[in-house]
Amino acid sequence: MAAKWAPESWTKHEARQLPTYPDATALTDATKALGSYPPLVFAGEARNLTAELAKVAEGKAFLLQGGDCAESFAEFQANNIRDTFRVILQMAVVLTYASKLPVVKVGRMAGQFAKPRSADMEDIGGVSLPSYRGDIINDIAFDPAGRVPDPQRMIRAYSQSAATLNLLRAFAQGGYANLHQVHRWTHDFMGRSPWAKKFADVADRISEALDFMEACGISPETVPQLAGTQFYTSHEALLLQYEQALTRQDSLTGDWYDTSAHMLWIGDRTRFEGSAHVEFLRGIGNPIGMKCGPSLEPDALLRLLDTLNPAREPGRITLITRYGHDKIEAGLPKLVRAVLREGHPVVWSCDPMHGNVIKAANGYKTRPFERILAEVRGFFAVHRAEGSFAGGIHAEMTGQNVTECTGGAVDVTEQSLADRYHTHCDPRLNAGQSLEMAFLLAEMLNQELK
Ligand code: TYR
Repeated sequence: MAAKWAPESWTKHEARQLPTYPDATALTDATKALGSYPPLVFAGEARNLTAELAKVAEGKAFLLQGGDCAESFAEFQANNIRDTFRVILQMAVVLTYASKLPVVKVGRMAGQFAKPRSADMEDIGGVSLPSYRGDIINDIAFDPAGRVPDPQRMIRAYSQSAATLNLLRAFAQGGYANLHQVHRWTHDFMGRSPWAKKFADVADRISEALDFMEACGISPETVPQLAGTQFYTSHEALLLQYEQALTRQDSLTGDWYDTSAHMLWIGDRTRFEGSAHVEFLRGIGNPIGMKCGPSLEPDALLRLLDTLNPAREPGRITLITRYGHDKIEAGLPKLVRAVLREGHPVVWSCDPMHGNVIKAANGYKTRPFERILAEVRGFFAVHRAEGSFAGGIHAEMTGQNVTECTGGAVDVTEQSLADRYHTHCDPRLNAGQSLEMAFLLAEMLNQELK
């Protein structure tokens, strides 16, 4: 029997990657305030997402999860939210068409603020300060006062998340996400892309399908499914003080839900056995993601699955693999085999970003588009060979025209990285690269489903 769980039971476990707040009273004040604020999502929505993910686990839907590496206070603007939302929808439409499967759309948005770091301290020119851990914790500027973890930042992150989620809900249901409109944007993009020829076939066929439906009287004006979409939110459940404060007991079922987002995931560095993060996540009813990298052995994975999903509820667990383009084909099969053997009903999703970071000659951290695609190809190849379903993709991306990852149709070169390198954390795919990835994914999905 598992030990009793409570929202604070994680505090008795080993916690890595959490800040040390120097002012305990300020921390209590902030978490108390957060605890009294309204939830950001409703438990029933989280349950709906679990049900949609259960379809992915069965091979009857595809998961598209994407958004910023880290949201920031400085880049908080309606246009940024709109542009990322728009590209995710464009990608979703291409994927829906290619796979003939529903696509579950989950933003890495409205709460993705905290970042794990490899070192506690950062040293510059003989000065040592606490590392930047995301805007919800401290300031990115290398400044002694700003780097002190400040609990009031959680309050600001909460209100930014609330406003972001409000806008996303409005876009998803208020007319902006109209399917014809979304496809028109893709069409305009095609007109500008050097790879237009390559993708024209799929885009033209989508246009034809829409025209045909319209002629039959099926249009966004007549059918609500074409006028809007369901859009969910997610982030890494890293800052447990914040997540605990937003964890509430559902009045309908009596179960606990972390109401900061629909889906929460646990990172590669905090999913060790007995960790505070595992303890926290095992008790919440939300669907949970878990990052799986080369250090994860099959036995450890199976033990984690038993802890996090003892009832083996389909859709509860999404395994997000992040190996690196050169390691995935050697490393992933053993995890897939173990999970299949034990019959755990998981969603397999590919994060092709995290294992493919390199330093450009001019010092910029980047991710070559070719390597990102190579990891996705490897992911599909492994699942095809093992007889499991390659169910989703998890990308760090933005709707902005940044130059952070090299390659793509408008070839971003190492020299041009400096032009628009805005990330608060790791390099993201820009709008064009994201959509190009969707078209290439569409080809792979087509292959897989043949
Ligand atoms: N409602 C459907 C879905 O969410 C189709 C759709 C997709 C409609 C994207 C609008 C949209 O922007 O999958």
